Amino acid sequence: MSDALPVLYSFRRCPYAMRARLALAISSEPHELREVVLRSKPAEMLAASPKGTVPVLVLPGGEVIDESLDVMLWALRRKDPEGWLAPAQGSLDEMLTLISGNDGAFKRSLDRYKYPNRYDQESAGDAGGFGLHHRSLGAAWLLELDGMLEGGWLFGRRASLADMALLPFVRQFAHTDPDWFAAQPWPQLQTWLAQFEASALYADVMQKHAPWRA
Ligand SMILES: N[C@@H](CCC(=O)N[C@@H](CS)C(=O)NCC(=O)O)C(=O)O
Repeated sequence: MSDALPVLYSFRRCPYAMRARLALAISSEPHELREVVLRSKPAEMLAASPKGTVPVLVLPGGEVIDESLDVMLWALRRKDPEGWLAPAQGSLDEMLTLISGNDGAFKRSLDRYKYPNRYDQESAGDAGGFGLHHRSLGAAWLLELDGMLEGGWLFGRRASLADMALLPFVRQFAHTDPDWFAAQPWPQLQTWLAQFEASALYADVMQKHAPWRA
């Protein structure tokens, strides 16, 4: 692939990398995708971004963007054909506030619900109860989102930056216990997630790639 393309270091199932790929895909921004194995990160990626998280976007001029939201904003500010930065209702600032709630408290509870055994110090020997506590905290947030989804999307009648930034995380939460998730009173949230997972855009960004090697 051409050296002149931006390079995206990505991991298929990482929700942060997914949101970056969604924005790059909708903006049709040409790039080279390099699938990473997280336990064996390429030296080229670490040289560009020593903090060692995906996604990392390296621009041809050498500029490095290593926060997923910044990758989304970079791509959409170049081309935003579906108006993700200008939602049908509300503003960019309101979307950014919602995204910070997702990336903060909700992500914290998602990790603890999904992997309760990784938090020995916090769970005081009751990983099961600890996980369920964090499931409840996450569920309270998801009920709020359900209330926002009257128009089908978080900020009105069409998809926006906020939907695409949050959906990969809600998907992870849903897949932790699909039967429980399906039994909850959040029909609009379920439809929102199901439509996303059935979309061509989702299929596009979830294509499998062999791990990249220099
Ligand atoms: N704030 C970062 C977080 C990215 C992040 O934590 N990515 C995870 C994977 S989902 C990661 O790379 N973790 C490092 C590792 O697992 O070694 C962003 O928004 O890009």
